[in-house]
Amino acid sequence: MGVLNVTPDSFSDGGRHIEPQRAAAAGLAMAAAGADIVDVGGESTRPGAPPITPDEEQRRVLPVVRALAQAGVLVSIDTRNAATMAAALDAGAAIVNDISGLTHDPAAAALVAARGCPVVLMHMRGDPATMNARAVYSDVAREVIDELAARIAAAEQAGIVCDAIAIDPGIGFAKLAPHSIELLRRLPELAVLGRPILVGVSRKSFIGRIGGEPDPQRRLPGSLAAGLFAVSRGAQILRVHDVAETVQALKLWGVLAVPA
Ligand code: HH2
Repeated sequence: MGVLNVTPDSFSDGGRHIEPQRAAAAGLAMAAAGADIVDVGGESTRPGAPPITPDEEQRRVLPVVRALAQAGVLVSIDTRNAATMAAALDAGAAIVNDISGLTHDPAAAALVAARGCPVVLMHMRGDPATMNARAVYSDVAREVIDELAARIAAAEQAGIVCDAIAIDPGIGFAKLAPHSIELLRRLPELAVLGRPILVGVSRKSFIGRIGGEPDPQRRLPGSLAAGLFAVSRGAQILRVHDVAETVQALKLWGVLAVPA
């Protein structure tokens, strides 16, 4: 899954894709480089990011979603807002990716159920403004599993079929670096939920902290290492900024990582 942030302020690539034509070109390049899905988002969710209105979010993402979908790209819409989900699905998006696990907008679960589209339920606590204060766990893997199980149950209660759901531990969302690391090490435990696992480690702050790289755009080596590790522990979808590089790394890992 390639990351396409149509935002002025994303932590990793803010401002690079704010112009719709350039954003669409970047998304097409990701697909050509081997991304199976391009994840289009219009709101930065970095810690402390100010929320934007759904109208502004749609103004940013819809032309890009439309252009990519028309070109045959499988598009997911990265949003917490039901109105943006609906508009993006109308514009050709096929998947909803909600960092709030369908908790932010009370209308979101029913909307996804009615549309019958696949959805990614990510684990987070609070919202981007408050999440860091809520990164308090006695057993992070156990608590994330329990809280994701509750999100799956709520989604099914709203009429979303189990087969349409993928889960995501939410690396960096209400997680300090030690939490993110423990979650990746214990990723196989999430298999108990019986759903495909998506992981987003690309350029995140724990990579900067451990790798000694303050600039998010210079965190590719650590992102590749963490991404391959996540795949080795059961991640089926990697959300990445650097598609061509990740595809190359996965090809090598796929050839080499056969049992000796
Ligand atoms: N991470 C980000 C945004 N959306 N969605 C899922 N499912 N999983 C993630 O780990 C995830 C996500 C944050 O990364 P990015 O989009 O690069 O930054 P920003 O939120 O500042 O736009």
